Amino acid sequence: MSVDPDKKMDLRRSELFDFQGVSMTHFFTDNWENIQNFQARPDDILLATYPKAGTTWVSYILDLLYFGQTSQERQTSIPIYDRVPFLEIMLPSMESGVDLANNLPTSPRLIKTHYPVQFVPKSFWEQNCRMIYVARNAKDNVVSYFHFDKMTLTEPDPGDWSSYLHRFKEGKMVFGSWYDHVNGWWKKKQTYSNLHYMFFEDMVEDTGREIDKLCRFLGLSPSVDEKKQITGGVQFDNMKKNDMVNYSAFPVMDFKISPFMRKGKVGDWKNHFTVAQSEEFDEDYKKKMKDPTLQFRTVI
Ligand code: PPS
Repeated sequence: MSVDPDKKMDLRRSELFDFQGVSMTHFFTDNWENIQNFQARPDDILLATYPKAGTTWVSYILDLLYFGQTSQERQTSIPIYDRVPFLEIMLPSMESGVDLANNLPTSPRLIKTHYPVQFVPKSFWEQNCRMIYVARNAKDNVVSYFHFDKMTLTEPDPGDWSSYLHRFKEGKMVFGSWYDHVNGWWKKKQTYSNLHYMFFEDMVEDTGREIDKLCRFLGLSPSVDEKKQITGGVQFDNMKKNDMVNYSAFPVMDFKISPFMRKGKVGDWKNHFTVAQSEEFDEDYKKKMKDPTLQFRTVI
């Protein structure tokens, strides 16, 4: 995502609006026609997540699995958001996600989206592309999103924590309701077999095991050495130091407010929720999360 120096970046915070029943900002809807007309290829891999669920982590794992052995230069000079384009993004002065994806020279193409399942361009389904969905428990997800919205200057103003939490429960977040997102993708799994649904908490618990499952889904069999290298490279501390994956060069983020690679933990919500907030959240959660087959862990 190279920045065009002739165009000035507009760093005003965006406003949420209702887009086909989902709260969105214009950065992710402006290119709607081109996104919907995107021509997927059968070997494209679509990585879908609600924001802050572990997208970058799994993007990097996928990139290393497919291209880690091929080019050292890729690993040291191309930021992860250029290797795994964010399909729907359209920021001023940057190449759109669609253009970046169309210009990817490698195959398979690894493509990221935060769209709810009903917004995915139809060619991905028609081509029966492999899709990977990563989900994270709601409490840690909202905490991570709060810090991200503070440091990402194009996001809507997050306000204070308590009003942010309220908005999260109402689904008034960019990319809409967490509850609808995780459930929508989970339901899709019942009818679309080329979808691998993963959990952030499982990744923290045992990254190697989850990489093995991912490899089985993708039909990959990395050598023992390669797997060791990947598992090590994608550890939180290593990713945090790695300027190609820690977003340190991404123009719209203010790292003085918060780093992108912030904590990488399960259970950080306990440092943010009051007891009353947690109880109210749990009550509301029970009403919204009716499917007993979709279970999240808020501690491991
Ligand atoms: S984004 O902006 O939607 O693409 O963000 P995303 O990459 O989905 O999520 C960022 C959160 O994932 C954490 N992260 C990790 N945790 C553990 N291990 C590794 N390797 C790792 N890589 C990224 C990152 O720190 C953000 O979570 P928080 O809780 O804010 O730290």
